[in-house]
Amino acid sequence: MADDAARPSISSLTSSAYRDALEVIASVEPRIAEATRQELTDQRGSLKLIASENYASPAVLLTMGTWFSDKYAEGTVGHRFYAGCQNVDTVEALAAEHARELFGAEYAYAQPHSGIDANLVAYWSILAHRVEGPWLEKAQLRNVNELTEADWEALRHELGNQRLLGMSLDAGGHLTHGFRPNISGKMFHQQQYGTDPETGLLDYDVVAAKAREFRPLVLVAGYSAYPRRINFAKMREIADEVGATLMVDMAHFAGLVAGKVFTGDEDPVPHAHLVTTTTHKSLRGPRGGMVLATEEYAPSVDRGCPMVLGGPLSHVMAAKAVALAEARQPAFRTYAQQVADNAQSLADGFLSRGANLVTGGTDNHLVLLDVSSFGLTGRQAESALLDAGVVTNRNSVPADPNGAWYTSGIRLGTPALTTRGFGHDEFDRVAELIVEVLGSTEPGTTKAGAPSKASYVLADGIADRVKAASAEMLDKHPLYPGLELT
Ligand code: DSN
Repeated sequence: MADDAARPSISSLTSSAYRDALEVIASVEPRIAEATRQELTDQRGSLKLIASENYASPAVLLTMGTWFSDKYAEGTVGHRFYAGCQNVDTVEALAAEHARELFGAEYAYAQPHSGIDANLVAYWSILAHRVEGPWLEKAQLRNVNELTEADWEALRHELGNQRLLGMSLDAGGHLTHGFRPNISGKMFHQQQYGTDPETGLLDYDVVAAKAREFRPLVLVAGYSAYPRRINFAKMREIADEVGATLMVDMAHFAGLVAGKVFTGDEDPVPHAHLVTTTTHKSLRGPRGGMVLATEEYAPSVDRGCPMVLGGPLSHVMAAKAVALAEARQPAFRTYAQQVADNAQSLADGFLSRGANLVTGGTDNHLVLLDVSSFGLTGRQAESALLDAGVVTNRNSVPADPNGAWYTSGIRLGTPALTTRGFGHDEFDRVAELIVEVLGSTEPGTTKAGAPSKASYVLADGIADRVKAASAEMLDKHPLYPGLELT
């Protein structure tokens, strides 16, 4: 981080402000102050490989800890349901402006609290925009009392008959892309596309054939665990052919879009009607969501509150503006390219040691390691790695025989450790350490002696050895250098 112009070292003044802040917190609830200190110690001392996590800059973190948290601001810029929102208007307008400039979007909506909220806003916007009915105008909050029982019936009928096609969870899609137990799988009739059983890759011909047959209102592209890029121009062609709205969820790879690693057909913004994202993953901002849209969809997205959302988190919108301003700096492009290069190094490190990767590699920020060749479930692998200070998350692989709870995979991402300054050699070493842990782990048994998908036995001494090897790398790339809490 120290060599990243957008992320200066923390001064002794800032350290002292953090110490003061923790003392203030401790005077009310010391256990929270202690947990906060401990979290920094834990994050500093472990290999964070969760593909959806990162380390936000001090500027982003500090922006969240202010009195903007106290302000209600339901509505939109200049059109609020509360008085005194002039400063929130400044914040929200700046966040939207940075987002439009950064991504080349016609319209940006910075209010969603999370990626799921962003997707819900997008879905309801598509429904409001596309599904005609006498109830539509009345369904706005102001007129909701005017809806008759017949209107409600018409509304339920229209909304209940809409269709969504998205990537299945076990192929790398997200819960909100039409997974049946999720609201997206209930509010829409849904179908899912997967990946090719041989290659693990997305097959656009299969997606097109499904779309022709199913004729969805919404075609969703994007993923949480697919280690490859997507051709969004092809997805738009498919959407146009069947009259669908193309919604791309770029929550995972927004940083690669912002950093111009994904350009042309791989940049969703010029191709999709709506693009949703989180702001805290590869984009390296505060926890939150955002929607980008074409002018056509802007009016319906703008009604995210009150349609789906309550009051926006003004302090988080302020931090989004700061993070987006950081992402517009040249240093962010260097960072984003390094994220992708590091994922390549990590993948090569696994492949050269005989490990199996879904799709045989990566060309984005994550790899999906199939741990079945180690004789382990994802759950066992995740736990053994955690014992050794390697923080990952278990993840289904396509057609996973162990289901979504135990799984057969481990998902690993490079955004966080790249922020710390890890490069090719470190990621190769990370692969080596992970292979060492998994190769030294045996499946365990239940108390009754039956085979277990959860318990495991990690050989003696491995955890300490791996922690020591990790510490050498982590010490060379300190997290929040200069920040001293004691
Ligand atoms: N929880 C996020 C992830 O880990 O990918 C997606 O919601």
